[in-house]
Amino acid sequence: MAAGNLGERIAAFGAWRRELADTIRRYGQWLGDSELADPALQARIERLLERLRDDRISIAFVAEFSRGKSELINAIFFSEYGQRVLPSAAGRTTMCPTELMYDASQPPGIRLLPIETRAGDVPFNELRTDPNAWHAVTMEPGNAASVAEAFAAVRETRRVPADEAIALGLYDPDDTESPVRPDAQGEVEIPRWRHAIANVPDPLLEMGLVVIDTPGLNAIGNEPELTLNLIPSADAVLFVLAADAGVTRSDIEVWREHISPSHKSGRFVVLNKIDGLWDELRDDVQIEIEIAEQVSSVSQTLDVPPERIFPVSAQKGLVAKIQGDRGLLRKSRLGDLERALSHDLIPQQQHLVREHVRRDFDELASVVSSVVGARRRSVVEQLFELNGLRGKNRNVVDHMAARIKNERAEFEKSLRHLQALRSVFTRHSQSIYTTIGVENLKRHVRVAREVMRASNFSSGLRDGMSSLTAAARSDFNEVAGVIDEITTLMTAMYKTFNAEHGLSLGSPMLFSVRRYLAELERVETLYRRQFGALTLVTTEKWALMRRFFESVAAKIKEIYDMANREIEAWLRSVMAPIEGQVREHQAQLRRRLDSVRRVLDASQSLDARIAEIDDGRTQVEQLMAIASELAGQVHTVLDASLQAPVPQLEPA
Ligand SMILES: Nc1nc2c(ncn2[C@@H]2O[C@H](COP(=O)(O)OP(=O)(O)OP(=O)(O)O)[C@@H](O)[C@H]2O)c(=O)[nH]1
Ligand SMILES: [Mg+2]
Repeated sequence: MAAGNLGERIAAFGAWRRELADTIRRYGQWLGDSELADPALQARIERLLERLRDDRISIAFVAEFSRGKSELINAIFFSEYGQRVLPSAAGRTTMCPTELMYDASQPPGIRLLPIETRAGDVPFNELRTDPNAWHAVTMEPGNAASVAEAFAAVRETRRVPADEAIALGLYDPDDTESPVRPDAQGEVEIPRWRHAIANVPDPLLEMGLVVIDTPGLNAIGNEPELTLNLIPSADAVLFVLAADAGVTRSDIEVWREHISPSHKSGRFVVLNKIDGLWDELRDDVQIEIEIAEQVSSVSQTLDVPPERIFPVSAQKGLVAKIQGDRGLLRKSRLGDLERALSHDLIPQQQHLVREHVRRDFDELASVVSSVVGARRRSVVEQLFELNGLRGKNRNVVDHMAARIKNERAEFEKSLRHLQALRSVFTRHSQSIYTTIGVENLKRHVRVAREVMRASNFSSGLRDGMSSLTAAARSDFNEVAGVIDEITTLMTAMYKTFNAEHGLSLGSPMLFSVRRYLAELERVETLYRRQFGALTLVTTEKWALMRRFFESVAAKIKEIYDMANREIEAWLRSVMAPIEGQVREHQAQLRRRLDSVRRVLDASQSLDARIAEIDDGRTQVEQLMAIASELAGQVHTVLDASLQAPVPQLEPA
């Protein structure tokens, strides 16, 4: 799999991430070696590294059936195999959503989720991680025939009695526009699989690219996993139209329902099959004009700027790549699409990773540098203090010891304050964890189910859903209040320690629950669109909606889980600096008192002690230099732009 430019950019992006991970790892190692890192700090570095390693870029292909999604994937990514890998044929071909990725911990092959799982109540995200739920097909990587044979599974269908298809939510006898109809035996053709995950060792996929092929026609709306998760969270969506069909009503439906609301950026419109316009009786200029006219009409219909519309021929592009026919490849215009994809997608993704890593790393580095800074200040002050004792009599030294003891007593008092604050802090944290805890969410879901059960109208389903999102929203608003209180508390505490004990704590990091509320709203919008109309619900539809509701509940659980994780990290990050500096300050007071005592009982000469502490100062200053050197390395990589891929020269 090599998509020219795209491949090189993804490779450059992968290399950049690895380099970034290396510099962060070095920083973490140094922290460990110089005993500056507590377990919480080490854990944060580990998480950062993990995210850098696991970061993936996903591209979803979404369209009506037979527009050429699978052919386009073959042409962009799989031409190396010298043949079609994903099945692409007239009529409905891809029968289930298919994810192509690579996970080295899994054997190569395809995992298939049986369609019958739709009848159960287990939401998709739970099935996803249950190996027993899937049927595995092996493949021999690199062997085109074997790979294509494994992929053939995604077009498998079965014939089942109409009732069974109804129960699975795959056939609606009342729908006059139903794409499937029972045959003479009363049987309906349904997909054999509900979802496919292909694990293919391949350079692009190994670098973290995920390609999502979807089946056309209604299937999208039928599978909540696609609607709620895969499509909205894809980094780019390619919406495919066919030049020979124009923009049909069902194309517009797919666009409105699935792409337009969730993807403001990162969406590409592909006008495929332009080879249908090639015609020996017309010259190139006429063909160009016709393509341009189609682009402009699509641009108006979908309200998308013309430069986001890419006329291509997937099929001719694939043939051209396989046969090494440069002229045909240029004519297929596949290169334009690939270039746009790589120009948009990779920098956008790099930007996200960069911002996230910078935020996390800077926060962590500032804790470290504040601890090292405090240590240095302490040494300098101690030197100053001891130098002041030179030539002074015992009285002065006694006096100084008394002063340090006094300072220590004052500090102990503040520590008791801190202790009290910590218990308030713990109480607040507990209240957050309870509010957005599993039990609370379970209760909301139970209540929502009751509301739904009480009605046979889709409005009842909407009410159930609304009750769930309203409860979740109120949870997050409550949490926002507690977060405000914690922030006020910590701000005051930082200030006190800065003013009274010379710590340098800055101000606590702020935290907002806005993103969870936005996420809830997104889920709600999707749900409303799905079950908007006020209609009587048949038993079959009821089952389908129930399933959709369960997926929504699972999605909301994910939001809660994410909030729990992030708030926990935030709580730690506001407490950590104060605890680190307090520990440092305590040690400093101890050291100062110790020095003065030694001078007092003459166990060490003042000069020797000063020399010793001066050594200590050199060491701390070295630590500071190394810390900023290593952090500087991380920043250099962070700020680096990707190594620009070598421009491809195409002979005229
Ligand atoms: N002439 C021409 N035909 C194409 C092109 N791309 C795809 N096709 C044909 O269109 C038909 C449908 O292609 P698929 O790749 O199966 O389309 P799809 O969008 O994946 O369809 P589903 O899997 O059914 O949703 C196949 O017969 C392809 O050979 C193209 O660029 N030009
Ligand atoms: Mg297909």
